[in-house]
Amino acid sequence: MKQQLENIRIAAEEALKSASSLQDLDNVRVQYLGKKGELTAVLKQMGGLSAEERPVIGQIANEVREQITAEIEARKAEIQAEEQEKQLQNETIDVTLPGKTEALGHKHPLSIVLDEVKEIFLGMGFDVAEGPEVEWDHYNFEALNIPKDHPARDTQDTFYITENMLLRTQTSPVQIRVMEKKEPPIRIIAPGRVYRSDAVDATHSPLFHQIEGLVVDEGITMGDLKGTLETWARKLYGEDTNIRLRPHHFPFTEPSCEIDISCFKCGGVGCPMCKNEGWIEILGGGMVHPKVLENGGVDPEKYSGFAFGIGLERIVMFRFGLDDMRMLYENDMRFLEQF
Ligand code: 2NM
Repeated sequence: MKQQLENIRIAAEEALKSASSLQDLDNVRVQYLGKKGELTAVLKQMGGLSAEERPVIGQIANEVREQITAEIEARKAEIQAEEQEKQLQNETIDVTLPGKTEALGHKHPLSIVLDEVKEIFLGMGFDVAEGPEVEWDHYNFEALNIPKDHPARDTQDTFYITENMLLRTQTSPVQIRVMEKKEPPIRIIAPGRVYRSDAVDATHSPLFHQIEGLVVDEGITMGDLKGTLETWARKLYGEDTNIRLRPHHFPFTEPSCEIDISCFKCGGVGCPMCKNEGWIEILGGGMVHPKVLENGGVDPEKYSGFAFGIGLERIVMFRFGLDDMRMLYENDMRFLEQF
């Protein structure tokens, strides 16, 4: 029996050497020390021993049990240390690796120029006003001195929701709404989307953007219009920029003018950019028609005002040298990523 116990000790030791996981260790414990294990099996035979032999064998059996238990514990500590080491290796963080950068979007060219224009007018004391893109015929046409039979209704043909509700063709309705709400002095710009029933080509789109301005106060003159827009043009195109006013006609202003800036490419001597004119037309304006002031609830006997309208797409195309307006709407990343 002594030999049997010694064999168990040796076999358990061997098994422990090749155990490489906690599960292996548990298997060894069950096989040798468990209730149905080999050591228990030997102890069950002790009933057949003599009174002298029994304590001797009992003591040896206990020693073997303790030794195997101690070896299992020792091996367990080793395996746990190995596993922790492995885990540490796997979870090592290299703090010198480059971080993951979020791909940042680009400001759209329309927004770049719009923000610049806004900034300039804000600096001159203007507020930014907004209004609905779906408008009443009244605000878009009637109040602006464009009655139902007016020829300007043809050039500003738009999309109708009902007979009296439409997509605005200009941001002027915003100006009427502001005049209705606020007593002069009024100094606002109204940027936003406007719509016309136009076919798409290099210079037309059924949706485009306008920046309109309105100043109403006592004693406002055409000189204020010219000074304001000259200041604006010099901030946007450079201090040596000049502007020129040419007579024109708009139903909502009287007198009206178109406004050119001296060519920012050639300085006015003539080049392909300005088609050898030396001047580039970029906006229209004039003194707000007395009827329009009245329609906005402003007394034309007491107040006068000037208004102007800038086509955003046109000045963006000039700024970035674009020859086709469609690039601004197609959302082609190869184009947009250049800004
Ligand atoms: C333009 C040209 C001339 C204009 C007029 C008004 C209002 F509402 F005050 F009458 N706002 N904008 C105006 C005047 C717009 O765009 C080329």
